[in-house]
Amino acid sequence: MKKNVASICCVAFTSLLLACLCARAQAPVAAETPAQRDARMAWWREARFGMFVHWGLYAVPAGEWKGRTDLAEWFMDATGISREEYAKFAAQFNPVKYDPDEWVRIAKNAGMKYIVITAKHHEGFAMWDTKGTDYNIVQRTPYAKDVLKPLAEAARRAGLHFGTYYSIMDWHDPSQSPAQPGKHYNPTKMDPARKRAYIEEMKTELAELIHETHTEVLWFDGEWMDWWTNADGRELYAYLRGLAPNLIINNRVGNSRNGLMGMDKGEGVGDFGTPEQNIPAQGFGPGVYWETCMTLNDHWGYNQHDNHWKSPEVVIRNLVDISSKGGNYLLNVGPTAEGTIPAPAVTILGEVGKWLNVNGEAIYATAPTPFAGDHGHWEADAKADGKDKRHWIPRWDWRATSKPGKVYVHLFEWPGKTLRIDVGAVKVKAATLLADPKHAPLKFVQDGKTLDVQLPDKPLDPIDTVLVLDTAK
Ligand code: FHN
Repeated sequence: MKKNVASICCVAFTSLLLACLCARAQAPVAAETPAQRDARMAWWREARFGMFVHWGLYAVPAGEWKGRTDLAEWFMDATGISREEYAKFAAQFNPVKYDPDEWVRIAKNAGMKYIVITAKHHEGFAMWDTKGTDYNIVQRTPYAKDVLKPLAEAARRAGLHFGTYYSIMDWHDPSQSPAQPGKHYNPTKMDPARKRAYIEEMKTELAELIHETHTEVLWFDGEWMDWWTNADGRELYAYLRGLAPNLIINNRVGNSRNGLMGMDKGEGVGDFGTPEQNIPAQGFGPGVYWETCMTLNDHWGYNQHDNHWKSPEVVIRNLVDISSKGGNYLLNVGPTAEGTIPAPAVTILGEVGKWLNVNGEAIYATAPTPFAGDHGHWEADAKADGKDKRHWIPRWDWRATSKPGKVYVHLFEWPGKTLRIDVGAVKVKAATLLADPKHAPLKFVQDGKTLDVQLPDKPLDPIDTVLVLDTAK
């Protein structure tokens, strides 16, 4: 009898303990108010500009294989190489030139405020010493050291934030296999008998990233397979926020994003949307967080042949365009297998940093444009079938960002001596040029919503000269 009572008490206690742990795991999610969420997102919202890093075994072939030169982080799927053959690249991965402080210097010099690095991409290779799998940098490479924690510590020494990318889809894990005949790896299908164990392996690995690197952002990807559901994403999101209440998690933790447009189709999961290789036509209004991620050339992972680099002008104007719509810009570098960031990328990012050194006030911690129509307008397409369509006509002469009491007008095209813009209900008290060290006042006339500003003959910066309007309360 006594034994029964004892065992009943034990079961009851265990159930109570599990209930408390589950409740704790759900607590940060259920209880967070919009104001608390905005506070949690504050550093990320104000940062505006981050470095994405795609680094893994795919850096070893560096884009080449059996005559092909178009490869990168999708090497396995593009070539159909076997898992065993691909895993041999690990024996050649020895980034002896890896210097995390140098990578952080490059990011900081570019004006970037956070770094997000691939901890595990679709290839399934872990870039840290994880207990989740022995397919990792410490156990399988001659380098035999974790690269994530040193980067996290270097970032924090320099005042930058640190985040990690994690692919839910894993082309190396035995739980998964190609979902479609003839397809090499993507998308995977999950062995139903192994799904729970794989999710527990992911939780082990993600908990390590949280506890060992103190990652502040978890950037999920590879979520598009049928076997990964929004419910799975909700459970994982709650678990992770239970471990780290201030963690910021993107919307790819669930499975309801609108493809590369990146925003949720419906009731999504996660803290921010993830447009990829594109900038939305307009913003999404207050409280909707989003970040455009983009390559600097045409590949995420290192490709030795890819010299199609975006110019500093394109990068700066993308950053301004995104900021004027209330988004963040996560711009990618693909380091070599030796551990260096390609020189052209360093040069371009250095030029971007020079512009931000002078004009960063008009980007960091800004709010979107207060004006309407400065991004472009919709034009109707009267269709014969009567189903009128409309298409967006972007404008590219200027953008605007704002802060309380200020509007920053980013002039891409120099309008000559007079700038006329429709400022709507904004009342202008003063006008200066941000790059003018003397901040000499500019003459202006405002007649209702029409503002005319007298400008110097030439722009102070050929890419973007920022006009600062001090506005009446
Ligand atoms: O398949 C990945 C790709 O390799 C890269 O990581 C991008 C950037 O986030 N995301 C996926 C493609 O949408």
